[in-house]
Amino acid sequence: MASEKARLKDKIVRKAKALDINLIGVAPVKRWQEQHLNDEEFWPQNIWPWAKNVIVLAMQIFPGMIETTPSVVYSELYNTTNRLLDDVSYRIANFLNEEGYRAHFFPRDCYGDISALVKRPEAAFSHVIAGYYAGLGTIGLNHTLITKKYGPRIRLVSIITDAELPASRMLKEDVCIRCQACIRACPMQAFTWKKGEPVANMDKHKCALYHQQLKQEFHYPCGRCAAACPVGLDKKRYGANAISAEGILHCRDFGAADAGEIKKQKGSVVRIAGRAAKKNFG
Ligand code: B12
Ligand code: SF4
Ligand code: SF4
Repeated sequence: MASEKARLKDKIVRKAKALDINLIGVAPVKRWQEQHLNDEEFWPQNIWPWAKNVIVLAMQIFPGMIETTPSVVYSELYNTTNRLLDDVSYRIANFLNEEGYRAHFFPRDCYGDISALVKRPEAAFSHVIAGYYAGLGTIGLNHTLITKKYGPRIRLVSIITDAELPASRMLKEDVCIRCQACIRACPMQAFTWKKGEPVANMDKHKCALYHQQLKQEFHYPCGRCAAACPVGLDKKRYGANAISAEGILHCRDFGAADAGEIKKQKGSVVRIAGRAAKKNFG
């Protein structure tokens, strides 16, 4: 039985890697009860009573693109990873069904429009919590899942299944180094943190409202709190040169809602593109 479980997990891991997944882990549903980080209504076993395991997948976000945020470049990357994550998780769930198990994916986001998050900023199932229980990383001061390889620069999706699978080990050590770079990087000052608190207090409404504005300007989403995090082998690989200061502004300008207003000033870098960018970074 043990080797059957391991064989199935191995097949899933190989399939996921062949489909360009960067990180994968398995969280037994009992961890939601043991760790109790969110309300019972969000636990997979309470939503899908047959669920035994949650397989969590992550794809990386490239530093040279996220560092331009808020920009059309990052917006496009966001759409690409969203599409890929939903496709890959559909395929793996489909494979498990063909093998005779119950399985489906929970889409990488699952909200109709940002206006819904302005009213209530949560989804029916949290991939951050699932990723933590699946050993992909730990929850950082900025509420995102921080991984050793990519810091918070990942996007996540989950597959819920009744297949018996070997559990992944949760990380013992905190990956977040409490440097507060995320807090300083937030253009909305959405975070406040007192030393000793496990996560910062976050004004999610402020963040969601800002996203509503960015969406109109084709600069959606923000993610500066993820771009600024120094954790991750990706940051070490690129160093400070993932993109130049001029390049950031250049990429922010083209394709944005008020791209026509851009003016280059003699002797200085291009000023700014969208209204939000102008207000917060100008
Ligand atoms: C609603 C939502 C938002 C809202 C609210 C964000 C939030 N933090 O809840 C808004 C619009 C503000 C938002 C913004 C962003 N989002 Co968003 N968002 C979601 C969504 C759809 C649901 C999240 C949810 O239900 N949150 C409610 C609870 C679970 O939130 P929580 O703040 O994390 O609270 C938990 C922790 O604080 C923790 N906690 C509390 N105390 C303690 C103590 C300890 C010891 C520990 C360990 C933990 C802990 O437990 C809490 C649960 O009760 C998910 C997709 C999904 N379905 O999961 C994406 C998701 C969370 N977003 C994501 C991203 C990337 C972003 C942005 C960076 C924008 C972007 N795309 O570039 C910003 C970052 C904001 C931030 N710093 O959190 C990614 C996160 C990836 C990652 N590395 O973690 C997700 C998972 C999407 C995805 N599929 O990848 N988002
Ligand atoms: S996504 Fe932007 S506005 Fe929201 S918390 Fe992160 S840095 Fe602040
Ligand atoms: S920027 Fe620093 S404090 Fe914020 S999540 Fe990353 S490591 Fe933690």
